[in-house]
Amino acid sequence: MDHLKKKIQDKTANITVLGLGYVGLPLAAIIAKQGFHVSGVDIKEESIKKINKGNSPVNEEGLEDLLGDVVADGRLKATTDGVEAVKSADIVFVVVQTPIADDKEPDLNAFKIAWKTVRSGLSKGKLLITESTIPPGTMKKVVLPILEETGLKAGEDFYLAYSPERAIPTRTLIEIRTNSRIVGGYNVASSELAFTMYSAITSGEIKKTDIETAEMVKVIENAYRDVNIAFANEIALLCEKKGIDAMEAITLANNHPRVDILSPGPGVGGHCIPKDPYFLIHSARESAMEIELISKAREINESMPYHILDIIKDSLSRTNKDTQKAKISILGVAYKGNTDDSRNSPSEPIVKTLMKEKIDVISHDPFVSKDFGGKFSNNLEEVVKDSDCIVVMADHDYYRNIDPIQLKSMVKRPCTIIDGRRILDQNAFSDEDIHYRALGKGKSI
Ligand code: SAJ
Repeated sequence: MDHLKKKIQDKTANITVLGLGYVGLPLAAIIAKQGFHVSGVDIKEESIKKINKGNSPVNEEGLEDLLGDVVADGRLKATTDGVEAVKSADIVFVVVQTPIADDKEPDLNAFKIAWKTVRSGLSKGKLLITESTIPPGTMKKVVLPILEETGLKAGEDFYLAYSPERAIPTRTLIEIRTNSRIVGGYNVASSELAFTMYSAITSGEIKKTDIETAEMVKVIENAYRDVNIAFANEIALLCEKKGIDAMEAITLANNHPRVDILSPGPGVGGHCIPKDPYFLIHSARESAMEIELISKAREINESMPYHILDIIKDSLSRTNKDTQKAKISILGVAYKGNTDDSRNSPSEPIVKTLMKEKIDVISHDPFVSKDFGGKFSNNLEEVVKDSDCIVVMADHDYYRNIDPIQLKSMVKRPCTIIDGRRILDQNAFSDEDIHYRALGKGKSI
């Protein structure tokens, strides 16, 4: 252990990162920037080629420049040969996606494949860490059996730790470098080595715990956020009925020193928040328990895109538009503002439902290059021209800065503008035959 600890401290430890996605690639680049030699591994040949040219397949603020630096000075090299990269590593990070299947059950296939690659390259003395979000209990139930098929013993022949990533997309580089972290070790030596490794790349406080607690911490962090957002959404639905502005009520309530309500939105997307509560639900059921509050919060958040659909249809009928002849413009395919990630985007159920009902819908996004199989354009004018109803679904700064006069000159009056993110100025978007509606405000359905 001391030998490996010293190699970390003098940055001569060879690092391998399995999985070069929204978290793995920034992590690999940051570790390389700190002076380590890093092998980045991914199954996507396309990504490997781009990365080895210093280009980023992931759209994250500052990542392209950082990648260019570390690839140019030979500190980061990408490969598809995971086994070789594990064999040559002192420390291996597994940072692969862990989605849920259509039945909301955990899909750990990619995660297991990654660990089988680690198994094939495993030898004594390595430190193995994963940052992937997993159902509590997975490290002991799934990962350990795979690794110990080699005959090597965790905690003695190799070290094993879990440290959930907490970086928020659009701030990933800053947050990997500065966020506090939890490090859960299989044993004390594993915790200590993982602590030493993360101390080399982050200025944030690092708390040590055991593996099971660390697994639980990650999913409860995101489940908490999901419940908070669901609370805000339910308040928004109530305020619409009451003719109260939910954002005003929430902002004033948050003036209380111990109240911190998040913002209502048209749905909860991304690759984590919509998924992690189901990991908790799955893990609870393994212990014969139903977690009702968290399940209900998921139900509320998953219903929000359909509430926006109700507002769209109500708006068309209030402006006497024939739904079958109307043009609906969806602004925002990404799951939230200023990212190109459209995984679990709230726009998806809206677009797919309108398409199924043969309603003319076209989507726009300044970052994403395609939508969910419908009509799409990166040209805003093409999307809003002659539109009967415009729906702001992502809080991109690009939409905050839209010129109201130009937009209103292009639509087909009467036109409704539905502000799903409360980012437009109502006064600028309400005049002769332009109707502004906002989630959580004013007219009820
Ligand atoms: N949203 C709202 N209202 C809000 C905040 C968010 O409707 O007040 C929506 C967003 O529009 C988006 C979704 O929720 O559709 C999730 O976005 P987010 O910004 O809340 O979170 P993520 O998924 O981008 O990142 C989260 C973060 N988790 C927490 O803040 C507890 C991040 O720290 C995690 O690292 C990340 O999940 C992850 O990878 O687990």
